[in-house]
Formats: sequence, structure tokens, C-alpha cells
Amino acid sequence: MKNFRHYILLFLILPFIAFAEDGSQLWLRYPVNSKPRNIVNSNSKSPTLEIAKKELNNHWSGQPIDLKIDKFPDSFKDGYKIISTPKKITVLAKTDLGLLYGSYHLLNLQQQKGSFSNLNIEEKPSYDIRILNHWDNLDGTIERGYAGHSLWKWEDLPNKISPRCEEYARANASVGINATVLNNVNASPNMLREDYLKKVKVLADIFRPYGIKVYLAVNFSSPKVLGNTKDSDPLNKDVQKWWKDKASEIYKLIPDFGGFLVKANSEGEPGPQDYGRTHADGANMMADVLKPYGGIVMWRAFVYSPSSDDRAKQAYLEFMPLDGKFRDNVIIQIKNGPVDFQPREPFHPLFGAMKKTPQMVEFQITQEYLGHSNHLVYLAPLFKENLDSDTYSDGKGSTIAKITDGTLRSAKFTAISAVANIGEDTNWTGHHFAQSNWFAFGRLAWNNDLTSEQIADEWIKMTFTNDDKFVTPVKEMMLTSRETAVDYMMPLGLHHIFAGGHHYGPEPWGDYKGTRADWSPVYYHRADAQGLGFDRSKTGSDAVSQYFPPLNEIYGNIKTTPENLILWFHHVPWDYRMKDGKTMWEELCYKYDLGVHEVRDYQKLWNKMLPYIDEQRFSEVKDKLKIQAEDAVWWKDACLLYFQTYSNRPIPDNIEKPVHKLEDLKKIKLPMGHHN
Ligand code: GCV
Repeated sequence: MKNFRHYILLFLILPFIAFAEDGSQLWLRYPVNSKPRNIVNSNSKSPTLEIAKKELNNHWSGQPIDLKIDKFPDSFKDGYKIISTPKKITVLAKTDLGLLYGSYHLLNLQQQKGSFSNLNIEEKPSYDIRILNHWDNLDGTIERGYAGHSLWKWEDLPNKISPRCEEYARANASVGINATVLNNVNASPNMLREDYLKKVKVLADIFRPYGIKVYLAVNFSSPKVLGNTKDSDPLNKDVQKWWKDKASEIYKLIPDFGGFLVKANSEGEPGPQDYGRTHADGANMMADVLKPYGGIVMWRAFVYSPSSDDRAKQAYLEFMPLDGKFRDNVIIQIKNGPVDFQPREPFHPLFGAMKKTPQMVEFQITQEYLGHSNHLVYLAPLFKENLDSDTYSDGKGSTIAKITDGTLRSAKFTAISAVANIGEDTNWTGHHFAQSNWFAFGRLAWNNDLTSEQIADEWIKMTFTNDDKFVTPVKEMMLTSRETAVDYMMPLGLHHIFAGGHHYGPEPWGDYKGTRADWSPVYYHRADAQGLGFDRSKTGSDAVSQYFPPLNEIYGNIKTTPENLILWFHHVPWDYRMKDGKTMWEELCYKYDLGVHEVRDYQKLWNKMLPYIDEQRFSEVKDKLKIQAEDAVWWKDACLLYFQTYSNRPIPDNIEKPVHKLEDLKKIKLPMGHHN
């Protein structure tokens, strides 16, 4: 009878074992020891260390491990050393968090089938603050989120806690992410209400042992809305007092609270300019109330104005005059490019230009402009392209990486951020491959010297398999996927020709008269009978002059502008000769066509991968690739047929002919709403 019951039980749980590869484990598919071991020794004790011990005892199959706190200089931060002999491994660090990071390093190596007998590793983070920005609203929706609702169930908190909150913290710690902004930068004032702060405290308590600090996005009008002050003028004493009291209330609940992220005077959000004050006045007022507790302000530079002749210039114009005017616990958070997370942008000209003000990059992991959670686009190459860009601000070699990580200019603290793609979906990110972008951001925030290839290699091995027959082709697919998306969406420096609102498909004909011109695709591509592209040279908006020499000259001259940005900086004649001898029009046709073919190649490649991985993830990725291939054709047809109405030139014969009709494509209205 007893045996019979066992069989029944086995029968019941078998399907779950067979289908366990649903992506919920992310890259943390560590083997589970049949019995937890007792192989860890340590000279330290804390909740963080308990996690390290638990992870190793449960998942480590190799030699015993010593987790040892040792003396290191302050600059070592949460770094670690790993030294091993065939008999023993020693992890050394300055902090318990360093020991936890070292433990994850070992587990990650085990997952990649590394050898452990002769390790001599030293790691320390490139940035102090490695932070995710969640654009999660209090009602559970996520702005630009494509993986379901928010993980934070505000209505359940503080009493009921989803187990995924801890899993989230663990996943982040495993790649070195140590901070999170819980809520949308389009922030509700309610976030700072007492009842919500108590909920935030619960999350902060769960995250703390994993080394993750909580930050909040705040609404500049909070004092007026919540505190009934006359206004929210940063120079109003009542307003200052309100923030001071609020800071004290927050730190009583969360003693290690990180600070505020602020979107002010941008896209209709309130800010200091409402009262004739500057960004510096606003940021400093908040910085002053956080200072006694060690908190910081991340003040966003994402501003643009409907009256500007070129949206790409606005942030520079508003922020440069304020250089040196910010408190030392303020950092300016700048999107990688001057417009808005486009498939390709040049780097933002503010990087390096504000010489007396700390700066941090904001990347976007969620694929607002890259096919949401339908398209396979590995973003490490985009992140790296930005970090490796030479701004020439302090002479040759002034890369964004070096400016922001403190190498070039000494900094009190350094930071890097990215908008998260995480939601309630079983696989966290909607697309299985979108997990790699969360992973890649964490790895680059930890070590901005890593290559896209190294990161992809690690991620594939941990997430899928070590089999070379899978790793090599899939890595190649990932590494080319961002350029492929550029090819079928916006090659040659085209940008923001998305359908308004949801930003999913193409709408190059979009001319939203009556709303803001700078939300219309036609504003960005400027197609006419002569040519295509936004003239930002001296004869146009002169945005090029915001770059340091020699870049202002290079970008200012159509002959020297890199061709992958040529339509960003110039209005290029249709018959302009490109470097390969094609005309610009032909090149455009060729690029769109190439993008379509590249996605089809990914489909063929993926079709051969079933022998190496589980059925569920195989078929889910396959289905998404099908959507991506169809979307690529949609993009190609929409853009080529529409631009052809200006170029009046034939689509070259060796390029696949459009399968759609322009008038049909113009009718497509996807039921996904959003303001811009
Ligand atoms: C959070 C873009 C997005 C908005 C986003 C904004 C920002 O405009 O479309 O959804 O708002 O950037 O980064 O503040």
C-alpha cells in the first residue's frame, strides 16, 4: 500500500519535472545536491553569509570552501578573490556581500563546467551602484513592460509576500546588481504615503541580505499633493520641511534606503521649472534632506521641449549651464543616446561634457523600441557600443565607460542603471532570450570590460547547455541580433519611425498633427523629393556642435560620418553614393532586405536546436521567431513602400519584392495604447 502511494505521488509530480524548463529558473539552473552538504567554513556571520552558505551547501558539488573576511583597501568594495587547490577553495572579501558574490561566481563556473583545482581570480565591480529602474505603477501595470504585471503586489503588501520577491533578489545578486528603483519615473505621489512606505520596507527587508538597496522614484509635486503645501517650489521653506520630514520617516523604516530618482519637467511631469527654478535647485533641495543619511539623488536628463528645433539638443542646452551647481550627492542620469533608446543612436553629447558633475548611463533593457518581448535582440552589443564610445572630452580615450566608472575623473560614487524588463511572466521577461539582457546589464555593471561575446557565452551555458553544437551557433545569432533589428527597423541612422503610442510596429508616415511635432515619425526622418534624414550638421540644427572635436567635424561632414549614423546627422540625397558604390536608396533597400533574411536564418538555425534543449523553451522561442520574421517583413515593406513615394526609384531587382500594400499597412492600428 505504501509503495502504491509512492507511485501515485511520482505520477503526479512527473509532469512537473519533465516540464520544469519553463524559464522560471533563469540562468540559475544549478544542480541540486541530493542532500544538502556542510562544506562551508567562515570567519563571518550574517544573513548575507547564511545565503552564501545555503547556496553552496545546496548546489556545490566540489571541494570544501572557506568564505573568509580579509583586509582589503576601500577601493576593493564588494570585490572578492578566489584561490583554490584541488582540495580546497578560499573566497576572500572585505564584506559579506563580497563573499556572496564570490560564491555565485563559483556556482556560475560550475554551471559552465569550469575547472576548480587551480583558481586565482580577483574581481571588483566597475560601478558602486548597479541599479535596475522598474517602471512599475502602483496599480500593478508596468509602463513599457512586456512580461506581465509588476512583481510588487502593492495591494497584498505588507502582509502577504510573493516568493518571487526573494527569487528576484537572488537573481540580481547572482550577477552583482545591488540596487533597485521600485516604481515608475512617471511617479505617483502616493508612493511616498505612509502606507506605501510600510510596504516598501517589507521589500527592502527581503532584498537587504542579498545586498540590494531600495530607491524610489519621486514625484516633484509630492509636498503639494500629499502635504497640502502651497506649492512644491524647492525654495519654499514649507516644501523643504516636508521633504526633510519625509526623509526622516523613510529612514526610520529603511535605514539603508538608497535615495531618489527624479524625472522632472519632462513629458508633462512636474519639476522645479514650474516655479522658475532650475534642475539644480530641485535636485539640491532633495540632496540636502538625504545627505545626513547617506542617500543620493539620481536626477534624470531626459528632457525635451516642443519648442526646440531639434529634440536631440535639448538636454545639453538645459544641463550644461548647470555644470558644477549640483550637490556632491547628486548624479545626473543620462539615457545612452540623445533621443530615446532607439535601435541605434549616437551617444548622448552630455557624456563627458559636464566636467564638474557626476554622470551615469541609463540603458533600457525592456525592449520598448526593439520588438517588445516578441523579438530576439541581445542588447550587450548596444550597451557596449555606448560604453566604448570615445567622447574625446578629456582627449582621446575618454570613453563613456571611463567617464562614468571613475577611471578618468575621480568620483565620490559611481553608478549605472537600466530600465528593467521583468514582470510576473513565468519566465520573468516574456521572451526567453530577453533574460540575457537582464543578465548582460548586471555583468557589464559589474565589469564594463567584458565583451558581448563573453557574456553571451556565459549566459547560454548557464541558461541552456554547454554543448558546443548549441553554444556556437546560438551565440552567433545573439551577437548579430541587434544589428539585424537595426537592419529591418531603422538602418543607416534612421530613428523614431515607430507607430505612435506603443512603439511596436512601423509608421514612417505618422504625422500627428495637433499633438507634439517631436512625437511624429516625419519629424525624425524628413523624407522629401531630395532625400532622407535629419540634417543636424551646421547647415541644419547644428546638434553636431554639441560633440567634442574631432567628433563635431566627423559627424558634421557627410563624407566622414559613419554610415550607420548617416541619416541621423544628414539629409542625404537619394542618389548619394555610399562606400560600397550603391546609392543611398539602394543601400536602404538592401539593408531592410538583409534584416529580413537574417531573421529567417535565425529561424533555420533555431529549428536545428531541439536535440540540445528542452521542448518547451525550444517551441516558445520558435513561435516568437516566427512573429519576428513576419514583423521584419512588415517593417521592410512599410518603410520601403513609404519612402519610395519620395525617392521615386525602383526597388532593386535582386531584393525581395514587398508582399504588402502600403495602403493596407497604413490601416493597421494595434490595440496597445500609450501617450506618445
Ligand atoms: C517612463 C519614453 C517612453 C516613456 C518613458 C519616458 C522616460 O518617452 O516612451 O514611456 O516614461 O521615455 O524615459 O521617462
